[in-house]
Amino acid sequence: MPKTLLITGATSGFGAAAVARFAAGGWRVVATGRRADRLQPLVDRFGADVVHAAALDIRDAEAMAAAIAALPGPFADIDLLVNNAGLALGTAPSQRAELAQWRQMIDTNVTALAALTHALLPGLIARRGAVVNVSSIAASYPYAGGNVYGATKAFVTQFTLNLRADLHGTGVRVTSLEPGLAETEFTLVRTCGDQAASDALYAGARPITADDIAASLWWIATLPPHLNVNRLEMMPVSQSFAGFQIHRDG
Ligand code: NDP
Ligand code: 8X3
Repeated sequence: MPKTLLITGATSGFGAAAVARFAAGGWRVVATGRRADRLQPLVDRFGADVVHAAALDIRDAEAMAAAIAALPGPFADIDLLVNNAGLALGTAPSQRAELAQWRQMIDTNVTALAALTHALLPGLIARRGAVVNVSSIAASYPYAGGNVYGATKAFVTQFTLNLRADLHGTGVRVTSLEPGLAETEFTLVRTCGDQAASDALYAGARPITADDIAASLWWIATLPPHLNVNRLEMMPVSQSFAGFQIHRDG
């Protein structure tokens, strides 16, 4: 009996790569995201009996509930929830940031993630399933311009660890996956479409790829059932830590 993954943010980057990895591995996949035209090729490639597309905005609680209620029989029993959809918007310091962008990050990265998890937990407990939440190194390491994005990811990490405590004894596995620099559409979104800025960030850095993350998700999901990866922090070798900044008078 194939297992079933529900992954958010399947229209690009980590999510699209994960759909391919799990479909190739024999799982059924419920793939979600706003861009339906990015989901249909996944259905076409792997077949409608392997990939079910649910085009929706995860901030829309009613649409999410309707999509879950409408899952076709073979896709209805979710074994693994990967909360991957998310975004950073802007790199300005807080004092120059746009409040609307802060709200969008909180609504997407925090509120929608918590709501979807809440909706699927009863079934995940019944099936001794698993949850992987895609956090970030930004959860642990502050940087100028990271403000609300980093704070949303700190929520994701702490929520994940608290979930693990609550799910003690249920057999449900819970993981916070915390990648560093990874080349996807992430920077294009963050910069509102500045391809040159995105290219410049990744140039020569040999960043993490979406396939690297898909392989990590696959590894986490297919470990023997007595093992739980609590947190997995990953960076490309080209990335490490910098020192504190010091402002001097005069
Ligand atoms: P991408 O921009 O390539 O993918 C983001 C995905 O999130 C898209 O599929 C997008 O789908 C989806 N998404 C965003 N907002 C919504 C929404 N309101 N409703 C539904 N889906 C939404 O970036 P990544 O693959 O890099 O990002 C995936 C996750 O990884 C994010 O949570 C990100 O914060 C995190 N991350 C990324 C890192 C990086 O350096 N790239 C490093 C660490 C963590 P659509 O636009 O079609 O709705
Ligand atoms: C993405 C990694 O360092 O750009 O979550 O915030 S970073």
